[in-house]
Amino acid sequence: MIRKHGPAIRWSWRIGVLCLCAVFLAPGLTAAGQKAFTLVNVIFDGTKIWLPSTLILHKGDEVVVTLLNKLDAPHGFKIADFGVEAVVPPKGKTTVRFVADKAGVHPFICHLHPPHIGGQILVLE
Ligand SMILES: [Cu+2]
Repeated sequence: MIRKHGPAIRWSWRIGVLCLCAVFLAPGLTAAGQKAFTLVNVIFDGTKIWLPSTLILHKGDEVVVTLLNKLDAPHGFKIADFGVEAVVPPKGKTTVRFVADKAGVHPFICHLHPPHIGGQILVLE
């Protein structure tokens, strides 16, 4: 004889699976670790910008940022708060590394061309 479970039992089983998934996934979402990003320098509506313009990290993250410059001139990438400064050659690629050891909002800029639009790095506690 096959017994069918009632809706309450089926839902409790599903909630249990969700809780197990949350236990395994949550540390990856909240704990510091290694994070990798790729940013690209483009012209948007006549203005040179780095995209994406906001990176979200946790304090203690070890960060690798690959910078792609799609333009015909060198462009800079500087995060003063983390001692990062690099020049990306025209149509070239550069990689920078840092540890996000300070919480808060940290700007990044193109230090070669101050009018260019940079962005911000949000480091959560
Ligand atoms: Cu620039």
